[in-house]
Amino acid sequence: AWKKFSAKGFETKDEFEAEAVRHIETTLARSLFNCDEFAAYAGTALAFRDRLVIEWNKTQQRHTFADQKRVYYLSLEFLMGRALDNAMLNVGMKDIAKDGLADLGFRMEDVIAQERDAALGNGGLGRLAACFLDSLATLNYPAWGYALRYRYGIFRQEIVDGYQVEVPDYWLDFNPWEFPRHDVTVDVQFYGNVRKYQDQSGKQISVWENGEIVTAVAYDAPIPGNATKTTNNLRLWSSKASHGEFDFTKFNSGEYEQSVADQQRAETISAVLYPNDSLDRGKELRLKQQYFWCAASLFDIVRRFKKSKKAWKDFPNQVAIQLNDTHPTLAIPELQRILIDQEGLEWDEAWAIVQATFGYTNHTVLPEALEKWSVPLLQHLLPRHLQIIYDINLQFLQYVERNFPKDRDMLGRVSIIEESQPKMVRMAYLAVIGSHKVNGVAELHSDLIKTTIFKDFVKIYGPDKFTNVTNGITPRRWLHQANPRLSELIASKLGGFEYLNDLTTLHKLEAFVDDKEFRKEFQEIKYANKVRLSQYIKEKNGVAVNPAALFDIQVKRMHEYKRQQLNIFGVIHRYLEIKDMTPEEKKKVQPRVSIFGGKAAPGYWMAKTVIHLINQVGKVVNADKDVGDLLKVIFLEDYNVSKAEIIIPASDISEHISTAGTEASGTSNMKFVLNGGLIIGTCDGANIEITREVGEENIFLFGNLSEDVEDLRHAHYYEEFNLDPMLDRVFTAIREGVFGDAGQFSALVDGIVDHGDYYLVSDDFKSYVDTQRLIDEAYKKQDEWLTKTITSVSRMGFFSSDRCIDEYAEMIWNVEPVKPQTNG
Ligand code: 26Y
Repeated sequence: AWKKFSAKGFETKDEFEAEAVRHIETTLARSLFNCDEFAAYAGTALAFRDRLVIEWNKTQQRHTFADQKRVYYLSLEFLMGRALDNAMLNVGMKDIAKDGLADLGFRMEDVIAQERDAALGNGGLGRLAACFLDSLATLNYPAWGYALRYRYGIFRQEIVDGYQVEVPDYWLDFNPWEFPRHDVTVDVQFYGNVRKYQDQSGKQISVWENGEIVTAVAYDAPIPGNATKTTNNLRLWSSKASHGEFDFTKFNSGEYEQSVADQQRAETISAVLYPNDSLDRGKELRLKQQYFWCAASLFDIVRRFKKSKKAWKDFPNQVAIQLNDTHPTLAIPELQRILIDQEGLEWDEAWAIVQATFGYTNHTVLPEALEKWSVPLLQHLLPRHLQIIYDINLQFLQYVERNFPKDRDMLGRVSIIEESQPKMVRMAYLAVIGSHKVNGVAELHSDLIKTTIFKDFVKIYGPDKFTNVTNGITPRRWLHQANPRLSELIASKLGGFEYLNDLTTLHKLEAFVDDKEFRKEFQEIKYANKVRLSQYIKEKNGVAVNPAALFDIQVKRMHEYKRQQLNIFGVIHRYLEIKDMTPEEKKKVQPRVSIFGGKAAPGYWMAKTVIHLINQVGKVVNADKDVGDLLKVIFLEDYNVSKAEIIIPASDISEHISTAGTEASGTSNMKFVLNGGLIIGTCDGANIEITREVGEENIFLFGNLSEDVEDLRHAHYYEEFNLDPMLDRVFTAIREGVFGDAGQFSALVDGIVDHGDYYLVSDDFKSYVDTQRLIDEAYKKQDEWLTKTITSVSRMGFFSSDRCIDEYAEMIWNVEPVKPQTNG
């Protein structure tokens, strides 16, 4: 499907070499005599970039000319990872480049590895946004992403003496994928005051004035679709001092230091990605980031709309804006402000446009992750927006009062303003009220939001405002790029690579489940991926692991609700069992490598304690001669997108073991199964739908169900607590200092024994250990295991982000693709 394009640039190996060398010598001004791997990367990237840019420009022209509704995906996070391999896949000349690089003395793999990850996100939400961009372009939707151009992405994690240490990620030293648009700027206002007056006709006019201005500068990155010429745009805003801010009078009057300080303060807005992915800390700078980004993006969207000279009522027919969680919720009062204060629309007319424009995706029900901003802070930073929020609330509450006159408590419950000290603005409620659709990210999660956090809103608006779009992943990156041999094997059976763009056709693979030759190759590929990860582990951790062992992997952000502690307690239990065994008993043990990876938010002390415990357990277990190859425990430093591409294809079992009802969806669960691994998981998030697709016999589910969580939590407080004896034994070992100073881990243990075990680790421990035992036995029957993995892969078609984007387009955005004329 991906044939080469006819655009200018290179067509042959020699032409590629000439282009790469030209870039190295001229664009980089480097001599070929010191052409290292990095220069080879730069030359290759620039050669491919030239080709992308041509299609990018054409696509933007085509979309303007087509004059159809566009999608704007507002996300504070885009966890893009590396771009070169994806660019080569989508331009379609990777083999030519590979030969060309070989001529120059380089291996493609090493060259690709020179690129730094674009890590502008924390975890699942940010990676989902990146998968969505890939699918939007691949499916030819006219769509833009909007975000911030952080100078520092998510921190780099180093493990020092078993502890997480955060190191800044300055990733912009060399970034060939971004194009600064110094001519595309927006002035964004903060602070100031609101002046009200009546014009000649008696109309109330509000003027927001005397504020501080910061300028947003656009940086664009091309997003190529796969097997199509469509190349969409990701626009990142960078903050800089406006000319007013960088005060030349100060400068000239000798206050040079002050004027530079002002400039730096402006640049601080887009300086750093906040590394929290759940606890909302209500920092002023974070609110500034959110408004800066919303204001710049909306100005840009409105500017583009106004060029079409259409009537305002057509705005929602031309523009769909999707809010990735509540982070961009200020876009709602901002659009209302533009329409009434600047464009002179009446409130009701403007509000109808706002509601028809926005859709809101919720990613969590955890109360501590729901954003709230204090009224005094908003009053100070965005006085006009606060007034508009109050007006939105007033209209809304009047509507509720009319429709539910008997429910007296309802008004207080659904008010956007929480009557606390200080008062708080509930961003999720504002997002629900200002959007025409609200969606969760997996079936269970979408049901849960309707019965918990948004229960009253279902009564108010009816159930149709709420919907589900189960998450998906792009098979281009998460199968073809991460696991090229498996992708090729599948293509050889399915008659080409077209399945990557219609993943439902994967089901045809099931016909080969008994094909001897196919099974052998499938198994060999998994083994080779495990060998590759083993080499990586040897290099990074200095531990030799046996690639024939069962690889058990849990990689994701460190969180109490995700329960890495349950996993490591299970590992300790396994270790203690092995220590008790006779040599005869040991022979029956299924060897296992337990692999962990993930970052903890820098201020999340409990999550950091779990990292420390995992590393301490690894230190003890990996050095224990009684254990040998039967158990190894590895913590992989600095888990990120490019490392995920190595880690995920190497799993036999991956762990998705959140307390039921806490993980909205999960997306790595999908990636692992698509790459021929099985899951141990709770009945939570997308695990439930994965089970429905692959069949109960092909997944290892355990633990309590979400409907029982409330009662179980209650029981911890009001009933006698009997600690499971196996877990008790694990705690005893920890307390005795088997894994180092016990004091370090006391909070972890006490949280379960004395403080209510909020995440129900003790309730699920036995079920978890029993299920791990089943897995050991199942893995020993390699033939049956292989059947399970092949069957599962062939049933994963539903989880492509292409399906997901088509659902958004149809149910929420009402947008159609714009097909390029030919895909020759
Ligand atoms: C408010 C701020 C502190 C904040 C920042 C980032 C809050 C949340 C986040 C990120 C949340 C996140 O990554 N959520 C994950 O979204 C995935 C995509 O929908 C889900 O698969 C996953 O279950 C959910 O935890």
